[in-house]
Amino acid sequence: MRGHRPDLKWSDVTPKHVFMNRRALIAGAAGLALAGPAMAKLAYSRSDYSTPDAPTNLEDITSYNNFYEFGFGKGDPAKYAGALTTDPWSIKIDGLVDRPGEYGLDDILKGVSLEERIYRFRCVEAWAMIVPWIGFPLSGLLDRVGVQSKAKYVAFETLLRPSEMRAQKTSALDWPYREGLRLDEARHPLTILATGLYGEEIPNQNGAPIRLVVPWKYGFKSIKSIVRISLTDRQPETTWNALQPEEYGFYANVNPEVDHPRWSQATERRVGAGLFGGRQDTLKFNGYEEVAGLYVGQDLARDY
Ligand SMILES: Nc1nc2c(c(=O)[nH]1)N[C@H]1C(S)=C(S)[C@@H](COP(=O)(O)O)O[C@H]1N2
Ligand SMILES: [Mo]
Repeated sequence: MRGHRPDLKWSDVTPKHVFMNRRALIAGAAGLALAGPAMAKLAYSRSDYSTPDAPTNLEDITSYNNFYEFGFGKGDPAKYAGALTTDPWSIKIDGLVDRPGEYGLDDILKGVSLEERIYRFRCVEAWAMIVPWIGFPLSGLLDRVGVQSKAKYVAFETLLRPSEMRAQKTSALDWPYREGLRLDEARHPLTILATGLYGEEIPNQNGAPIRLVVPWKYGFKSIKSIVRISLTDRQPETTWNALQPEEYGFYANVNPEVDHPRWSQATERRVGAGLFGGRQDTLKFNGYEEVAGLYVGQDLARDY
């Protein structure tokens, strides 16, 4: 179980009791208890899609979070997300697919090759990090369930479990948290489902046990703790867009030229870079210009 063995999957190399104990540890210590001889690593391979930027510290990635199910404070998810039971876990895949069903996470991960994807990650609030995710392309999962030709969008839902997600007892958001992508965006090779980061299982506060990562879009599109994926022929309703349509669009592509109504998006702050080193220019599509072809003929100031 030591080192990286890309021929094995994490479900093969990680006995259940080990990662369950780990999850309990992660809960209390914001990821700091991850190290130790009993801690199995995920098996994954490197990927050409990674940025050469140095990753943000694990401590920053796991202690400065947005996960409103656990509160609005950046420190709330690290404090409270340990209450979330992430095993057993299943995802309902329904709508315009040939093989709809309730799929166990173990099933979903069977035969999947995990890759490390070191991605820039940009929140609409104008902070940014570099995160070494472990995950796999969403397109492979879509192929396995068989997307029907009428499908044009993919809708996602987070778990609804107020007994463990304490802020779901309030009406702060219209729970469950929902997001969506156009099918071509969902199928783009940069779009992944992440189950780990820094070579370990993903901590609860970052969206355990499985979350979406769409690196060219503002962070709110990257929905956490997913329990449902639906293929639809209409643009799905999404949480932030429904709440504040003038402020949060459906597309939400990172774009220095399109400001948020209440702040500029021209620059961003690197979390963990210190008070003086952190401000830098925002990159169009967060630097992932290879996605530009998805939006040919679209006015991105209108389709923000
Ligand atoms: N279910 C759910 N997913 C979510 C959120 C949330 O509040 N609930 N916040 C989003 C926002 S605004 C951001 S910036 C990212 C933050 O991910 P991180 O905490 O792993 O950095 O998660 C996104 N996914
Ligand atoms: Mo965000």
